[in-house]
Amino acid sequence: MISARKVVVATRKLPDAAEQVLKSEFAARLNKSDRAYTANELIDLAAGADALLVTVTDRIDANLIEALPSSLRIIANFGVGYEHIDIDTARSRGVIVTNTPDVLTEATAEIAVLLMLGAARRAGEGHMLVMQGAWPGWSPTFMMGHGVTGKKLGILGMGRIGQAVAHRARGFDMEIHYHNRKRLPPDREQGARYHDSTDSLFAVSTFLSIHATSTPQTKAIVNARTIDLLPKGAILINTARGDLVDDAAVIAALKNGQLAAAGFDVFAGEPNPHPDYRRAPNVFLLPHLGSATIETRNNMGFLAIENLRAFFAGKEPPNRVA
Ligand code: 8YV
Repeated sequence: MISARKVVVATRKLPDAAEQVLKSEFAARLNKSDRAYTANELIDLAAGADALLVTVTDRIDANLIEALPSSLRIIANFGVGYEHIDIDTARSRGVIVTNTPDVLTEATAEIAVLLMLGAARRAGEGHMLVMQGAWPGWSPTFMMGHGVTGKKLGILGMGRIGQAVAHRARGFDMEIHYHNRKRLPPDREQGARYHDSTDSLFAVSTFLSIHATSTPQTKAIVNARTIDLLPKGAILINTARGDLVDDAAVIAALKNGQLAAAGFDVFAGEPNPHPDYRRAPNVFLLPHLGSATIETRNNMGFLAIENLRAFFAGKEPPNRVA
């Protein structure tokens, strides 16, 4: 007997290749316009559905999960970070949650390196000058930035992406330091120096790159007190989540020189970052592009679908987080 196809609601428009696979295997409810749904719209769309395929722009909180129909058994996140999903409520309701690790590691590490170079070498300011026809011409002291080569790089959160950033930073002869919940084995450390506290890591980090997950414990882990621990003129990079930094403290430190520059791809309140970033000259900012390559976004889609496929085949989904 051929069983009815499972109904999957995709909350945003996915790359074409992923939508094709989704349509071929499931009764897919696709979002053609790509407008983010409100909670009520999503609850309506979930009527009679078996699965949700969600993104970072959806707030899958306790109220929403509780309002989902009992047919809905799995929420597949398109992305590695899943702080926007109330995992505890999902667990208590017996709803499975999956994510898409690994496939976006390299793309995100590339963006971290881009931000590090862009912030240190003042790429944003330089680009604006050329684009605005405001380049006054070469001079020996024009737009001097900071070198990256040989400097100390602190990595806060040495998971897959942190390790991929360390690997690339070794190409710039950077000295790698890190803090992680657990110390890595030597073959993964590759000579990186472990710090058993964030304070100890911050104290040596001329460059500090954030790769930790967003949790109540990591919220505003970069704040006025911890920024003061950094060497004067440090450069802060964030490709993880915006709520790990206290924006007002970062902006104050950019103004008083405690931070020489910041390179951010993620922000609290996306897509409307703290307005003072727009007035800060020494920032290099991107609109959450960490995983935004064609191959990576396709692979994120395929992996989210693989999790659904496994679950509905009665197997353990490969990337289950709850
Ligand atoms: C994704 C990300 O674009 O995977 C993550 O955690 O931050 C991004 O790479 C986003 O999550 C899509 O849902």
